[in-house]
Amino acid sequence: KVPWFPRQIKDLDRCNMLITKFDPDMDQDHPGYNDSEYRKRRAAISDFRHYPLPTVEYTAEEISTWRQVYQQLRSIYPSLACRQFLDGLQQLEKECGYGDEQIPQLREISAFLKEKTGFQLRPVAGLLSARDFLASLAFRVFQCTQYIRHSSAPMHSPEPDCCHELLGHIPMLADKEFAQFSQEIGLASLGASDEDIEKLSTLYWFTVEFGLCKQNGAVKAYGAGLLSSYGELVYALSNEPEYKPFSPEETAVQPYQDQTYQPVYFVSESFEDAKIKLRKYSANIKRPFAVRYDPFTCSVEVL
Ligand code: H2B
Ligand code: FE
Repeated sequence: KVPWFPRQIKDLDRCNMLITKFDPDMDQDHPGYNDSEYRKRRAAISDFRHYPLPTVEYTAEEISTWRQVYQQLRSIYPSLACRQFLDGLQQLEKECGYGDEQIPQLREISAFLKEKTGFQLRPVAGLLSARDFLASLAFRVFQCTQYIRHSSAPMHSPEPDCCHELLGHIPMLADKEFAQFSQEIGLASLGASDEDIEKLSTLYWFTVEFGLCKQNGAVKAYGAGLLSSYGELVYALSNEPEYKPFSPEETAVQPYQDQTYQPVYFVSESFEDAKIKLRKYSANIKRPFAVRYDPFTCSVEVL
């Protein structure tokens, strides 16, 4: 018996289960918890019932928060980010209005990614369940928040916000190899057991969010959680944390931290290497069926 999972992009309308643990209405440690104006604004930006990819008129305060994040991170990228990230970011600066003057718009970025790697963006109101988030990757759809973190804490957000998505994730999604890696995690997740979803989401955590890779003999960051956090990016590439070689079996069961810096980071030889290892791992996930993505119809076939 095959469980329900999305077979086409339009089925993703049913993949929108939000996890509220870090949102400012629920999380007393969120910097916006006591700011009802902030919470109203966050909700208004996330109310996109009538638009596929709305354009947001950001306020001067929001742009100022973005500017602080952009300037601080941009200055350390050249020495700490991997080559693919720097390439992507440079193109986004040229073609999508990336810079410290304005917050780039999802609509433009989505059109850009579509041409680069076939990825497209879909707006989302907050942190999604791992199953729903991973499922969208199977279709090269990235679910993206559009509100920005609270202005009192520009260097940290407990939940994903546009700084995390636009600076951390988007430049990497412009890379073909990385886009394929992301889609393969998504395909492996479709119809998987809760236990396997937990493992895949841990793998996602230590690669797409906090991954490091070797490049010309040096270790560089490619994980979005690192590339959108000044503090953790510097920490991860200092000689303080423990490094382990990326190995899906071991990585999938490593406990992780969503409140503070990671105790350990996994280093891949390259994306190519990570992709090959992940593919081998996925082939061993037990499902009573197989899935194949058909790029012509953008749909998933069940075999
Ligand atoms: N939801 C949103 N909106 N953005 C993310 O980056 C995200 C998510 N990551 N849900 C997921 C969970 C990730 O941490 C894994 C798959 O659990
Ligand atoms: Fe993320």
